[in-house]
Amino acid sequence: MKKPVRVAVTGAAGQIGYALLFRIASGEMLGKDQPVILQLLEVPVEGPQKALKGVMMELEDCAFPLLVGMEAHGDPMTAFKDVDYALLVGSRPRGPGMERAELLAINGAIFTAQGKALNAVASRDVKVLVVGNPANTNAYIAMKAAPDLKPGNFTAMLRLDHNRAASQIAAKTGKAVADIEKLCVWGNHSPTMYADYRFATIKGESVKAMINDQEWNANVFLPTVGKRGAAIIEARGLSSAASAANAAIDHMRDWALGTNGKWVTMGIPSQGWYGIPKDVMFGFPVTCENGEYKVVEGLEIDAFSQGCIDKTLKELTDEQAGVAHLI
Ligand code: NAX
Repeated sequence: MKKPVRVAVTGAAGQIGYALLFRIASGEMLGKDQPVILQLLEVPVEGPQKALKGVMMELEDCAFPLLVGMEAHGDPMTAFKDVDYALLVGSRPRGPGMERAELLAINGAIFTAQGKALNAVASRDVKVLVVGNPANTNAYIAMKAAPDLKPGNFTAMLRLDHNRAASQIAAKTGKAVADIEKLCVWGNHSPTMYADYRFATIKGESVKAMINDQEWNANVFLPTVGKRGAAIIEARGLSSAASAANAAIDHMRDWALGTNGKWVTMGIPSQGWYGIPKDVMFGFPVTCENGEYKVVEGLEIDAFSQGCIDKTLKELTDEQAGVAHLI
């Protein structure tokens, strides 16, 4: 039996938490041979803490062989002690009528505190995934608050956008989603993201040539993927939860266990790739091997793509400027 790893999940009593924890505990994220200890964080108030206890009772009742420990916390300094993986799901999403400055201030406080706590007590190799919105900027804040950890180990979730794009392409071409390779999403997890299928192939055939319809790309595909979150809320009355949890599992599994050369999308701090300024938390195409991700470099960026990348970059740099006083 492998040595257990410690996995922190914040916002553990929320709807994404409910769709996520059981899959981590069953081995879908880190492998069917990897025991896990769950260190769960919720806000330190009675309602969410009580709900968290209920979720933990259900986890117990699953009798997962790989779940060898489980703790409830109300303080990131204890929740993140020695963690190898941290999934930061809890945040304050934008509510109706909420000003941007208010949103950034609330999340600035949450992710500064969580970044500091990771810096102080987590494993030096902790892999961090931020799911809570605004995900890229929250990840950027946490990374900046953790100067003793590797900046590259802070990532933001673009995988839901990636998976949504893959499904739309599968539906358009009538092909299997599993056969789609070399798809990527550039930029921010927001409607400005740029899902790019110019390099994508299905069984070696070019997806761009198969679709051959720039009007569909610009006016149907990109808006459909970009506004998918809003469409789910409209249909379900609640925001995406199971698909978001699934994307978080995909992101962490691929990072930890590798992609066998397949491209996936991760939000990572730029090292200057494709002209994106250093440290901007940006969606890039990557492959993963031996617990490390590597950006797919050297792709040609045409004028349409550059325009899309510039737009999502501008949104992100504006968000990051809004939190500059915290850094
Ligand atoms: P819920 O409101 O159901 O749950 C969030 C939970 O987080 C609550 O239980 C709350 O008490 C807890 N929480 C809040 N602040 C916390 C803190 N400082 N420490 C610990 N726990 C805290 O939201 P849910 O539907 O689970 O969504 C969670 C986040 O994911 C939201 O910010 C949401 O916007 C974001 N999403 C991100 C996606 C992505 O692709 N990156 C897609 C789905 C989702 O919209």
